[in-house]
Amino acid sequence: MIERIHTSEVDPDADEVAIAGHVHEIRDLGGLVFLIVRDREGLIQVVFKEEREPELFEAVQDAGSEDVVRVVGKPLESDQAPGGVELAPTAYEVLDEADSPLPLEISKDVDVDLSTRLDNRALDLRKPETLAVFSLRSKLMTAMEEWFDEEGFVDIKTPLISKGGAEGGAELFPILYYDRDAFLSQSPQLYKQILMAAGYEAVYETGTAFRAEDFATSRHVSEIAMFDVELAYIEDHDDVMDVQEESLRHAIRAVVENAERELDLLDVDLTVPEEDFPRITFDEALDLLETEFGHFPEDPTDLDTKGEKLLGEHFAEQGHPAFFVVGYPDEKFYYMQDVEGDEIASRKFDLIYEGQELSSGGQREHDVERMVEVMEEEGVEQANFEFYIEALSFGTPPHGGYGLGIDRLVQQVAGLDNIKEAIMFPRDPNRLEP
Ligand code: AMO
Repeated sequence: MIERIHTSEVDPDADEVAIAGHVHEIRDLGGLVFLIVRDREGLIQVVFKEEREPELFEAVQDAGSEDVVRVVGKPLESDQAPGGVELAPTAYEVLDEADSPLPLEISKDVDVDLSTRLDNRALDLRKPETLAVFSLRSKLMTAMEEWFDEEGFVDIKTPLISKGGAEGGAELFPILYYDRDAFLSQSPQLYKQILMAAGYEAVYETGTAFRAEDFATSRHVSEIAMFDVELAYIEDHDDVMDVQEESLRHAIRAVVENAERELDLLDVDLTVPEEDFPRITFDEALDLLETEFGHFPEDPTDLDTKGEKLLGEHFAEQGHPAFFVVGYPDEKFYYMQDVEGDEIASRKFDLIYEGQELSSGGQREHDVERMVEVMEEEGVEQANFEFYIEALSFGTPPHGGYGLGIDRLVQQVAGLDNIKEAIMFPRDPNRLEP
């Protein structure tokens, strides 16, 4: 490896350090050149003085924005420098020159619309604020996975190419699989349930789901990073919500504790949702919307975006950024529904976080006969699900789980207006590159 340390590791008392990165900014003040170098961890100022190091001063005259350089130098404390320390160079080397002009400014805070940013994503990703999003995302999901690893969940991988869909036909992306028609996976739903039948007991997957929805919103994309969880031997859906609540709290706490620099850069004041997440029934949610806000969702079997937002405001005022809505009517065949003694229509829940649906989950129907009845009622083509029905028919423990939209979670935690800002190279109906 090329010898260097990160800008954040420069000790002002060190004799000499080597750093490497992109040229973020050049300020030429006559006999003095300030070169601001950027690496993954931040910025450092290198001061070239004509009098002190004439040869290096001569060499730095050719420096251009975004060149990749390596500098060796003596750290000096400086009030004016970013991070309070600057380097007096003893060696300067250009590792690669950047073309100019740049199609997108990296160092200057110019207002560019999201579409232009995404068109020039390769450069936009270099911005310290953009990098902070993905550093935060990495820390968040590492902590999330860590929680499940420690609780003994098995890390799984399910196929992304499938014969049919799990969530409904209209949203599938068709592909040609050799000489047969196939589809990109909408969800690992069927496979994670098959693994419950197979005795894996508790699993999680950090995966990808594809939805061919025709949308133009700030919370939908066509290629979704999905965090799926499934666990067996549950009493009911409350056990699943407990897992989701604890793991989410752990992941957000890790960000608050380990991503201070990223949160500062993004100007986000993140609080850990320490209090128990409220759990209200779907009917209570509708009542609240009607009595408090006079709002009636268009589809009375679901909450709309506005309804979620209003309920989000209601619970935020009471100090709850997250809450569950339990018992949605008319649910998909794999959710347990119309259970004798239940006051709710189904054991399906959504988690609403910061006024937006973050996940769906619930207890599953593990009794295959009952599930087939629901499929018939819903007009689901059973032929597409034979492998799944068969797998579950050889003894399946009571189980449940959920799927959490990772991109939406990052959007909310990083305080981003649009979900696409939370994705390195997002896909939507109009965007297939970069
Ligand atoms: P669902 O279809 O509700 O449930 O998806 C789960 C979560 O995935 C996210 N999500 C999306 N995010 C961005 N763009 C989209 N187009 C998009 N679609 C979904 C949301 C949503 O809450 N199999 C069930 C989960 C389960 O029961 O385990 C499922 O996929 O955050």
